[in-house]
Amino acid sequence: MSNRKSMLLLLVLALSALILAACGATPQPEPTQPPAKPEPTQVPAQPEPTEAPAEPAKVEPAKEIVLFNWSEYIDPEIYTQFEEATGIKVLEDNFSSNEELLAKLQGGATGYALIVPSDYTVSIMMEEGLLAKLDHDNIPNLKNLKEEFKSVPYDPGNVYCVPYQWGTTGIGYESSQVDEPASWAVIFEAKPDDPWYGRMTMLDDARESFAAALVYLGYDINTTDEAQLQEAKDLLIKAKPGLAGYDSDTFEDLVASGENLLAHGWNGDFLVAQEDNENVAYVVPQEGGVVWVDNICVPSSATPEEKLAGEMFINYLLEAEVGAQLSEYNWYASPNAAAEEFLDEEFLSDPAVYPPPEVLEKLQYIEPAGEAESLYQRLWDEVKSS
Ligand code: SPD
Repeated sequence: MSNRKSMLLLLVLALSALILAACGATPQPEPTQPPAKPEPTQVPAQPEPTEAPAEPAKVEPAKEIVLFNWSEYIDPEIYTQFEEATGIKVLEDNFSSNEELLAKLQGGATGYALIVPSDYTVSIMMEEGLLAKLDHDNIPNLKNLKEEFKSVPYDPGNVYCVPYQWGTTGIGYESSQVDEPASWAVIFEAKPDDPWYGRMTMLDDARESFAAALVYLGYDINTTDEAQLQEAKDLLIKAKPGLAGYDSDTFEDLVASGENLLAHGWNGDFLVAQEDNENVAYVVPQEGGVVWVDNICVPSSATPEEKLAGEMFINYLLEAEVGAQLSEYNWYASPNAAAEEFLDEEFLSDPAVYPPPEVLEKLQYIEPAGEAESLYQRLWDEVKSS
């Protein structure tokens, strides 16, 4: 599918979900015959009520919870503020890729009240029963979400998750030493005499790195065609001698320090790195890149106490000012409409944060690969071990 078609499909899906939500129901098949009436039976004698039925036990929120998140993806002040407001302490553990998060939950990890998977991983987790349904009564601030984030195609109606931040994947570079990379060719066709040869990294992330190679080759980033994936694998292997390594945690710092000159990575991380080096810049190359939405969800392994405290934390993040604080810290776009009033004009008009239409139309979402997921992983292992 072309980029434009893929974006259009998402828009159509989002719109249909909105329309269905507006109608209040999913379409039901026409009944072919009226349901059979139950035969009248004798009404059993009712025992005399002796006492009122017992109230279901009231759940108290856990006093301490763990958020399993990407690294450096939340202002630690938010934890302090939340603890002051509720008495609940939030601890943090980190992962570096959706695949790492997924493997941890599939392996039966417990102790996490909250996790932050990206769009396509939400779909996989829903299918595998790894997510708990959210109790919307505990998250009244859901009303603050922008309309398009209330009905994301992978989780219409925010049944399981709440959008956390959204962003893009492209190339960050040291602009005083390297011209703006127009094409992914800077990585895939790098020559030993290019100043950035040996001074660049790619994300340590199977789907993201395959997406970069596939988009450069002109293929759909969600292809399951084995020949196209083999071609992308060969391209990734060909690029390896020019790489300093695969890195999803410090890629932006290595560009800011001047150790590396460019990196494949996520927009917000590079924009935060501008605080250390104003020459760090970010671009989506002309062939296109990935657009993604990260989401905060409760895993089905959470206890009722963890789940309630987790929902209270989600509700806190959705406060207008806290939503703005989150995006200001991360330099990622906010799905929270109410937060915009508290965000600077400089932030809201930054095209590296909110891509203009001509960039948006070149972006694609990663989708679950279904049965080809293991093929992606096998080919990625071959790239890493080659
Ligand atoms: N430093 C936090 C970065 C979070 C990036 N998540 C993006 C995942 C897209 N596949």
